[in-house]
Amino acid sequence: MHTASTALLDALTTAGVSYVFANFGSDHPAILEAFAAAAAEGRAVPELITCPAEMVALSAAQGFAQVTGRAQAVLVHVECGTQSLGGAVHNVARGRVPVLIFAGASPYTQDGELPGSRNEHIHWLQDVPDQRGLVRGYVKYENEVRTGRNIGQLVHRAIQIAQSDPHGPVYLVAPREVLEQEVPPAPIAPAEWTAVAPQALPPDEVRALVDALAAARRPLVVTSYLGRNRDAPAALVRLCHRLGVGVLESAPGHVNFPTDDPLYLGNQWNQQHQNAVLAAADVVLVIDSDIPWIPTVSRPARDAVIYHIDVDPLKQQTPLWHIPARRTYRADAATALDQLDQHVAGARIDEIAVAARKAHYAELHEQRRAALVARERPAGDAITPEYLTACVRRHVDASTIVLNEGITSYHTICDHLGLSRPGGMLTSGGSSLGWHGGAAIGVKLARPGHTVMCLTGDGSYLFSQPSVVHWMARRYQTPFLQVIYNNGGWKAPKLSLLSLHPDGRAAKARDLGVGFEPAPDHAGIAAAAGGAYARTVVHAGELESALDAAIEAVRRDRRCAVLDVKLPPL
Ligand SMILES: Cc1ncc(C[n+]2csc(CCOP(=O)(O)OP(=O)(O)O)c2C)c(N)n1
Ligand SMILES: [Mg+2]
Repeated sequence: MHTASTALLDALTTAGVSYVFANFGSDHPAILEAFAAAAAEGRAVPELITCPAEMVALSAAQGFAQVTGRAQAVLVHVECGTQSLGGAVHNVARGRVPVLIFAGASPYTQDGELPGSRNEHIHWLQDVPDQRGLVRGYVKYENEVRTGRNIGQLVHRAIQIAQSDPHGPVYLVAPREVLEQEVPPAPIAPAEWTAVAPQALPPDEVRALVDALAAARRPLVVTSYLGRNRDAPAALVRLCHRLGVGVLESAPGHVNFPTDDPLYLGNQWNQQHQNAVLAAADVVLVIDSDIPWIPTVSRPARDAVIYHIDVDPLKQQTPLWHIPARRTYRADAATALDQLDQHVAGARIDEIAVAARKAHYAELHEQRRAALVARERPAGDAITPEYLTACVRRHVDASTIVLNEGITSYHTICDHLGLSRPGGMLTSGGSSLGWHGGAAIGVKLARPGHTVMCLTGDGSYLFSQPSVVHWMARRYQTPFLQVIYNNGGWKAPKLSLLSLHPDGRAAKARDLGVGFEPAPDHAGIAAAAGGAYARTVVHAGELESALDAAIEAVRRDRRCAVLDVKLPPL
């Protein structure tokens, strides 16, 4: 039998989908039949990954796409499965990650008019007025499959949109009757559905931009996610060295620039003070950033000239957004940087000025580096986030991918890991906590030969649904390391409070409601659910050996490892 569900699996396969991260329900009998038929007939279809929680499923698809650029499929149950995707929808939207979410929809016949007609109580409960509205504010495209005859076209259209810049999630729904429908095969030519080609700068603007950077005393690039395009960091290095331009990261979600390069000047997150490098810049080129600075805290000088290149410069999904840019360009960062670099190569540049700018920035770089080294010394027996990150750094090699969900330690992790290889670090790209667990599974499926390390807050660890994550990690053999930066609860909301009410009642309160007392056995959860190597680390003196053992468990024994590292309490 060739049903719409057979056609769905064929379309996913021809669109390059390797995995279906699935959480099944009454909407999926035809899809389960189609998987079983493919297995019996030896036809290639994507591998099915059973996901006991939808948020983990979507985070896994996110992680896979973050390292490959390829959308995977997440299959969920009607409206309640869609709701259960929860904040992972926010993360893929804000992080601009391509993924196809496919949900069933309640049957639309109740008297047996068509195969698939209602036969269970829940078919009335799950028939809601606007299922697609649940995610409409977050996806680039959503549609209902109305006939199995063109389900292949809709899948290819959805994935083409997801994988075209700016990337993002897409959502399709199909009712049971449609998924059961017998349809003739309708072959698709995948070459007709490729992503839209990357966009370049208008050629006559290239010179003006280069002239502005070359004439500046303190030219500065500010970026957050240009490293999502793995060719862009090298292009940025070339341009910055030719012109003597410094680089500052703002809430980096990727490795955007080698942190050991003398033109690298640090990263700014929620530090509540003006960034000195940003204040001193007279020409600022913002490339790929959602929040290049927080104006109430840190901003460029009023007379600085700002240019903006972004894959998504208008941020239309953000109702309030503005930076005072003189010119704004929608372009792919690697393409634009190559254009600028080629122009510089043929232009007359004041090499003395370039050398002076480079020397200035190299001095700042060196001062910063020395300050970081000083902060890594352990404070007696206590384990500081700086010391912990420095110890983790010893185990980071050329094939390590770090998933950073360190929250109030984001900044420390970026500073003290000091990564330089494009693709070496990822964040959720959004703010909905718990991404790293599912994402680690997706990253490991995509890059089985790499070491995956998650550095996470204790709150974010619990948000990640560790029991589900570790059951999946063992079942699908995706070993990774989790290091929990355990400060005993949620430090971030406490810091938010203190930034607005430093001397208020709450600042003096004994219990703010942000602590995790009595302390859970975080690592034990992972051991129980997935047989992970589990260890709690309290003293600075035991940290190095604990890390050695955990890394060995992951790399040699192919087991997950969870180190619950107790930091000074919040
Ligand atoms: C899904 C979700 N719920 C709540 C929040 C609000 N929130 C932001 S940071 C934070 C605390 C995170 O705790 P932890 O991971 O331990 O990091 P810490 O703040 O202690 O560094 C919370 C609850 C959020 N961002 N996402
Ligand atoms: Mg915490």
